[in-house]
Amino acid sequence: MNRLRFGALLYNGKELGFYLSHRVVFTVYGSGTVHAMAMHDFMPCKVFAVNGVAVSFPQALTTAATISDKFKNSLEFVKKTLEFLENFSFENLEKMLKKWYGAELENFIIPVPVQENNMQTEENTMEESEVIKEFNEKYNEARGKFGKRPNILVCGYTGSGKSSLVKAILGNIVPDDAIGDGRPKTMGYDCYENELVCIWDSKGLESGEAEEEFTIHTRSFVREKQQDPNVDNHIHLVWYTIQGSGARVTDCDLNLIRNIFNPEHVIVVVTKADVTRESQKKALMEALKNAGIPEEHIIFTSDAESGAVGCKELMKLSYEMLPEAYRDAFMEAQRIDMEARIQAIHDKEGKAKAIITAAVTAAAAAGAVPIPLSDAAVLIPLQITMIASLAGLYGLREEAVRQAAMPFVAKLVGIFAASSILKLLPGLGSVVNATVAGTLTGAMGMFVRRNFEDIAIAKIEGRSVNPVFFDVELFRKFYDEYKKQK
Ligand SMILES: Nc1nc2c(ncn2[C@@H]2O[C@H](COP(=O)(O)OP(=O)(O)OP(=O)(O)O)[C@@H](O)[C@H]2O)c(=O)[nH]1
Ligand SMILES: [Mg+2]
Repeated sequence: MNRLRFGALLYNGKELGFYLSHRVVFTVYGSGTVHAMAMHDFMPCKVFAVNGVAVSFPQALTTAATISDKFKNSLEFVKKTLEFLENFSFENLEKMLKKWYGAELENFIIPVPVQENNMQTEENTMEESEVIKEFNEKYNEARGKFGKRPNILVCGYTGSGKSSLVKAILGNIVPDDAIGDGRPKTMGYDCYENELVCIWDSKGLESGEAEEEFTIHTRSFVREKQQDPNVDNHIHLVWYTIQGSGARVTDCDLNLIRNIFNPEHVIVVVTKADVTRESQKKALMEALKNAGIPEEHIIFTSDAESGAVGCKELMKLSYEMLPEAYRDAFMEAQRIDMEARIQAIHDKEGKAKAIITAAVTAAAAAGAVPIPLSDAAVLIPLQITMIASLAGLYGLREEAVRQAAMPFVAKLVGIFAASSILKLLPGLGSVVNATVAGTLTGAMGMFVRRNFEDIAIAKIEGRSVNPVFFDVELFRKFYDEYKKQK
């Protein structure tokens, strides 16, 4: 089976085309002008695809807009597309698609409708299972961009308060029996993990002879991690604990911080601030600064039981120091600053709008030549990409996704059936034009975004989330509201 999708790139030996529907293809000329052509005039052609699944050019651009807020508005998006096409040569495009996607030109079966008067009877729609499959693919892509799980290594002398610190910031990820039984367990690293964060907790660093052995152990542990070709398995951040009340920085501390770890990824956490005197704090700060550790990477803390001093600051600094793809999951994992978590959700609005704008523009381009109502389903893959990207952005994980996003996705199929669109927009007639295609997509995007934001915030506040009943009536409200905003 071959899977075509909106914007799939077709090539007939002379011209390159955007697949719009089984009936219509866009062709593009060097100057960037776009023409609509009947599919049967364009055929025979091949399709850029990976194992029978077409790659879609507008989706590639949507993806690009998702990673970087590159496009400020839809005009800019259109301009970029045209600029790109103006400069493209077929060979370059072929190379690029090969490099980005591993795509090759494949033979596809495109069942071109023969009789014009068949138009209203046979609906070009996607199977629900296909829709869900497409959604999952796009969702996983989006998660790869926003939702990666960071690995944080917590290292320091035994009893320096590592486990207590992790517990203060991340909550119950650390089992209770891991705190303060006074005896170091065997030398090495314990791993505590959940779906949001993975903590490597060092154990067994004791003063004396064991220091050297521990250092060797740690060096090979870190080296093995950092040599993994998959950066997701690297250590992304180190919290190095020094017990404040001990008022001493050892050579072993400094060797680990400066030579074994990458100093740029280390935050030095001086623990037990509640039982550390001011003079001790000053002396420690001096010693660390003299050793070349930047002051802004040194934080004084106490654990939750002692008032959780400095923990919010440590959380914020960690968030900033983590690579971007790992920040969201960390923010979601931390339990010390609920306001910061909610703010982080609100801060996603800009990115969400870029995702929606890209989809609206692509949909409007699709409607530049009016699409027969019975073909309106060609907009579905675009909208699936949009919804999946939004779900990824707002961190709706597996279970929540099934509950929150699937009703939209499944309903899309229904809404884009000609009969539903007519119910939605009674005056529409028999075609979907650029404005309607863009507005439908934009309204859908706004509707979904608002819901996903509510769900994400409700989750943080520990409220239960009511399932959204998504139907034509409700959607019509959003459609009208969105149209007014425009
Ligand atoms: N006063 C005070 N005590 C603390 C603080 N943090 C940890 N402790 C106590 O210090 C002891 C050691 O804490 P842990 O968190 O188990 O230290 P650790 O570094 O994980 O120790 P190991 O797992 O043995 O390497 C426990 O009795 C904690 O209750 C703090 O901020 N203030
Ligand atoms: Mg411990």
